[in-house]
Amino acid sequence: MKNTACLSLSGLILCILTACSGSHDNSNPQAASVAAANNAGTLSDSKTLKIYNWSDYVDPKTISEFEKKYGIKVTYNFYDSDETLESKILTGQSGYDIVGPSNSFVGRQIKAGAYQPLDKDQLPNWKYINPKLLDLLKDVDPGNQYAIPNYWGMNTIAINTEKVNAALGDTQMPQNSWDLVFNPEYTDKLKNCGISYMDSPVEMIPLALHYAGKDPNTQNKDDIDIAANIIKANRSNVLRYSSSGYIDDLARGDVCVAVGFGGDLNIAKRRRLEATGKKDILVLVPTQGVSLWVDTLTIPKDAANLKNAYRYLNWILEPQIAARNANYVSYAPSSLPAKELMKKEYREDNSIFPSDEVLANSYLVLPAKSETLKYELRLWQNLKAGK
Ligand code: N2P
Repeated sequence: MKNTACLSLSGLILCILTACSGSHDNSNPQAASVAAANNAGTLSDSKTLKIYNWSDYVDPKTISEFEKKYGIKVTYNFYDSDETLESKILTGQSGYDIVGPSNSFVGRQIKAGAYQPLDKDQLPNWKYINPKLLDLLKDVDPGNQYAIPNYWGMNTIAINTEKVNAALGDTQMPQNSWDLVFNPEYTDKLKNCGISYMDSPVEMIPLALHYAGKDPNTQNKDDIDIAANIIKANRSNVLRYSSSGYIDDLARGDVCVAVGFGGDLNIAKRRRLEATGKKDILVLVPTQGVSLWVDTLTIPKDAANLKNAYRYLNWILEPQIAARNANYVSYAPSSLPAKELMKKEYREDNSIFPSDEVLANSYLVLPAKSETLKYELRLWQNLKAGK
C-alpha cells in the first residue's frame, strides 16, 4: 500500500486490492440451482423495469425522467445490506431486471450463475467508466463480463458536534476518531446522546479489525473474535443497529454518533441543515483509515425486461445523469467525466473523494469465505441477543 507506484488516487485503490492479493472466496454456493434458472429476458419491448438496489442511491428525477423518456413504469425497491440482496439473488428467481451487489459479494454470485453476461453493444456509455475501477473489479469479475461499477465509497463516522462536545465534557476529542465508537472510555460518555452502529457484521467487523491493528480482511477466527469482543465491549453503549435508519436519526438529532456509508452520512448532514438550519453534523474521515468498497450493477439471470435494463444502465452512465445522481447521493461515481460535472464542494470533499493520505491507510473490503460469513453472522446474532 505504501508502494510508490501507487501514486494517483484511483491507482492507490487499485494498489490496495493488489496488496491484499484478491478474493478469499473459492466457494460456489447454490451454483446448480441458480445456473439452472432460465435466461428469461428478451430484447423485445416491454413497459416495465424492476430494480433492486441500495436505499438512498439514486436521484428520484433519474427514475421519473427515464419513465417519461421511454414510456416505462419502473419499480424500484431497496435494501440496506449485501446479505439481504444475496439471499434473494441466489434463489435464481430474484424478480428483478437490475440489482446492485458490492465488490465483496458480486464474485460469489457470478460464480453461482446468478447473472447474465453483459452485452456491451447495448452499453455505448461503457466508455465513460473509470478504467481503474474496472481493473479493480477484474479479480471478482474476470474480463468485466457481468458487473458495471456504479459508485465507490467508504464506511466512516459522522458526529453531531454540539452534542458530542457536550457529552464529552472535559474529555478532548480523540486523535483516532474510531475511539469514539470502539473505545468504552468515549462510548460510556457518548451513550447518552446516542451511538448508532451498522446492522451488518460484514460492514462492522473489518472496521473493528482495523481498529485492533489486525488485517481487516482476515479469515482467522481468533482475530475475528477480537473484533467481536471490541464490539461487545461497547454493546451496552450502542442505542441502535441500523444500516440506513441512521440518516434520519442523525438528521433529527436522535443519535450523536453514527457509523455508516459515507454518502448516507452526508445525506444526513444535508437533511439536518434543510430541516433545522443547523450545521452541526460533521462527517469524519479518520486518517487512520476507513473501509472502501465499489458497488456494481448487474442483470440477474431471470431478468424479464432486458431491453429496458440496458436502456437504464446506459442512461445512468450518461455523464450528466451520473453527475446529478452522484450529487444527490454524495458518492463518487464510476463515470470519469461525471466527477468533473459534480458540485465543486463535493469534488473537493474528503469523505467523497478521499485524500491520498486516507487512501494509503485504508483498505478495500474483499470477499470473505462462505464459512467466515456464516461465522460472523452467528457472532452478530449472539451479540445483538446480548450473548
Ligand atoms: C447507500 C449504501 C451504499 C452501499 N445507501 C455500500 N455498499
